[in-house]
Amino acid sequence: MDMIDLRSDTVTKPTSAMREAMAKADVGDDVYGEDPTVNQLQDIASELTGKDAALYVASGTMGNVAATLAHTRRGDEIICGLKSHIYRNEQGAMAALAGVQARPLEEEYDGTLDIEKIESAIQTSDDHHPITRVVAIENTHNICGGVPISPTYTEKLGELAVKHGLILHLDGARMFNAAAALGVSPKEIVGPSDSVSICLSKGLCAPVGSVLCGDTDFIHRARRARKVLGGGMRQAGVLAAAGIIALTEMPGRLINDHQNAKLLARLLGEVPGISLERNSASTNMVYFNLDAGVPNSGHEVSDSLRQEGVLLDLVGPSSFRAVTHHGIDSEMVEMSVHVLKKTISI
Ligand code: TLP
Repeated sequence: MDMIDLRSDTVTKPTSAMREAMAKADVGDDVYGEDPTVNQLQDIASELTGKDAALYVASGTMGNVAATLAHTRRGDEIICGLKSHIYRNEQGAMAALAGVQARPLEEEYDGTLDIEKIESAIQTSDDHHPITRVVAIENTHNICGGVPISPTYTEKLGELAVKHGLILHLDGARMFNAAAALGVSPKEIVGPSDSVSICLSKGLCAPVGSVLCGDTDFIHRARRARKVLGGGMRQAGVLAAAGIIALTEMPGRLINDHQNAKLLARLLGEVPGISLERNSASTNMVYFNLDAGVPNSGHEVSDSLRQEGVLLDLVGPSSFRAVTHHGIDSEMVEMSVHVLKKTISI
């Protein structure tokens, strides 16, 4: 049975153009900096983000961890969102690997961190206190509904960062979704951020990898961090070839995913027993809950749907995330809602 896999946009497979480019890729040893395809990918990424340099890394997690290692010293503090990937979904890497502690702040409804709350969380200069070194945001913000954050907010945050000598890191795993949804350029999404990590292997469909962008010194340090994390790959051009297509040809298609997410949210909104979470379908994600009147647990619903060929991401006892992507069309969206309706009929 062909599954309708709405668990994540990470399930996307490389396109035929990507597979062809991968087969033909010109390669070299990237630990020596000699892989022409990796170098080309990095040049494209730095151009797109308006940064001096870029580094191809194995994953979004590696991008954030390498950025943390490159920006901080042991004992530093990072201000970040309570629901951010860097805080919740990376096994506490900032503490475990960088010796840095998080100062998590609850996000506002729109995925931003309140500027005044950030300002009051910055440690004062005192021998007792850790040094607040970095403020990290996420755009789009996954757990806040895949919500895109406006360049106006990021500009304001940049001013705060400059005022207090903080480094601004952007987890831009899905920053091309943000750019598409807001109708702005990737450079505007990056704005004053000192570093940005972009995933190639989500809605952009590359099989592997992310690019971390920033100034030359930062990328030099991040490159060392990547090596100690075991991410110094050799003939990585075979993978980077797909990444080049991801960055140059795939951003234009993300709007289709957003339209399908809107369709999904509209249809789900008509199903008795389901309530949509805030910000649903602002890009390619729809978060929703089963109402108290639904007799089945989230696990039961998830299992029944799987048997009918629909996969959803179970994110809480009765909460789900559905993510639209290249492998999902409007018919699949309609089919998945039809199956869900049957499963939870109350
Ligand atoms: N997100 C995955 C899961 O890890 C939750 C998903 O299915 O959404 N930043 C953000 C904002 C992410 O959503 C993710 C992956 C990452 C970083 C990490 O990327 P990878 O999986 O490449 O390490």
